[in-house]
Amino acid sequence: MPFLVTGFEPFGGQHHNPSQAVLGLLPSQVGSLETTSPYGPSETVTAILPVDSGGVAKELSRLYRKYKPEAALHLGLAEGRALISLERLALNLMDFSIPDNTGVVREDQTIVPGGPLALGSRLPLRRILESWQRENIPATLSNSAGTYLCNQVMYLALSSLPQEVPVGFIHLPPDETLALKKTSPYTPLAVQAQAVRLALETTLNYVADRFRRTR
Ligand code: PCA
Repeated sequence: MPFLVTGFEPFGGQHHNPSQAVLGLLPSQVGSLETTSPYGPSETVTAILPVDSGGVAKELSRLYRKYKPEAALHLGLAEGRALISLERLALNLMDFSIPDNTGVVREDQTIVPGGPLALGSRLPLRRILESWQRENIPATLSNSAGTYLCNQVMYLALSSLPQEVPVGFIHLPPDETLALKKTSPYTPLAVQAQAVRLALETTLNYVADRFRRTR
């Protein structure tokens, strides 16, 4: 079963989204490099999600049905942030400060009516942070994925994939392409790709450890 990694198309009048661009720099397999796991390598499959609040749930469930992922890592751009942010929580709330790409603006709306107010990431957060620190990748744990599409996808992912599937979200900062257009702090896309690869490797090892413990 593959690892699913998604990014988003550009939004908010931008021409580029690092979460989309980074997908092309990821290895087609994780677990075959320096951290080879006894569990065996996993194939990575990638997909680009639309910034379409009304359509994204359908696209996610299509991907989950198609790939039945062993783990799902969703990525998006956080324009105002300087660091790669590993999200801890998704809120059951949509409150947009800009329209989505179909012109929809949602205010004070729940994502899953009757669902819990917040859901926690199912990625091995501390282990991932440590793997980044070892490689000197500037990153942080974040307690808010916002109230826009990224948070919506994180919440939908956590509420729809089986409980045992590791699922989580990483917000990426601007990369060099965005920083050239509008001066802002950025992290080079190659470093972002390295961070995503390490998050995948770490998650694979975590799944492998869990598998060994339950045997
Ligand atoms: N970032 C937005 C949605 C799409 C993206 O890449 C967000 O942070 O919600």
